[in-house]
Amino acid sequence: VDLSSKIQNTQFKNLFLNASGIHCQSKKELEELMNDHYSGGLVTKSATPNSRFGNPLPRYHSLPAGSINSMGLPNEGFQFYLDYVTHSNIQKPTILSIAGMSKEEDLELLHQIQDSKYQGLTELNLSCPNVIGKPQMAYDFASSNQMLKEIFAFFKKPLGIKLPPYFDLVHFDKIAKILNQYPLSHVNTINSIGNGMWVDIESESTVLKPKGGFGGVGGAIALPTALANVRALRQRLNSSINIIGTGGVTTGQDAFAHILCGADMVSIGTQLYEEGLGAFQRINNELIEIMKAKGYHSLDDFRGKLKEQ
Ligand code: RRO
Repeated sequence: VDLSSKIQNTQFKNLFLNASGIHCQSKKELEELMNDHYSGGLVTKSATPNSRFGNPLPRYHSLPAGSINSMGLPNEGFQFYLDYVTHSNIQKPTILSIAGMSKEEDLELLHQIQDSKYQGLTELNLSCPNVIGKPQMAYDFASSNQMLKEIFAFFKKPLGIKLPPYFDLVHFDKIAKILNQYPLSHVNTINSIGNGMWVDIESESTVLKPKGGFGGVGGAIALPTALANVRALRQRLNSSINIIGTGGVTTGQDAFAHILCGADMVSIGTQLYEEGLGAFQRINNELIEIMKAKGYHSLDDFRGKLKEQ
């Protein structure tokens, strides 16, 4: 059974990635991911120009079937991640994630990548729900279009974008129409479901400190939303734009469902955080068992081939 997959011209030995933000902020975490035999590639924590501590704690909480977070973009700063993906001992393809605080910062970071010797994939995060006072850019269609226009006027390396979940079919039509105008390598869907709320009954309190308790929801409870976004975008985007399915993957079955909906790669967030890197080996094995039982040899045998009733 062959789990290899591609984003544009980048070949991955298997389709599994960490979700950005999970096990990819510090040098130690990145090294552990780089040396893990069961993830096909590595995504870095979304970087801002300067390092950030992020939001006050507590800022992550496990839920009965997922998680809620309001990390607030803690990261070591752009140069740290650019150095990591250009200078370290690279064992697998990398996706360098960036998230400036403004369009100007995003353009500046992309200029630096364009002028660097980095030849891997870049992903622009247009969907962080947790920076105090900043909206999720990809919910503003006109601004997203304008930004992509300015980016592709100079940026010639492979670039994808990280999208927030959409919930209305009209919104899928609108975002796809915009994205199809640009030579994107991929879209990564979904980021966490923004601005959820959880309540601790005993203390009658929010569980997160930042933003009055509002935070991005991920993990198993996000799976139906993630599958819908992968499916709806695969039905609308040019075939040259690959899709990274993110959201709610805890088992090989969940990964199989993402691939049926059209995912080229699958990333694992909450489950990786809760279970540790061993999640990659387990989910790989579970997916292989399903494929064997169904007589599938490669992902192309079933990718995007979801049947309708
Ligand atoms: O750091 C965060 O709070 C964060 C980011 Br940048 C993101 O894109 N998604 C998320 O759930 N948390």
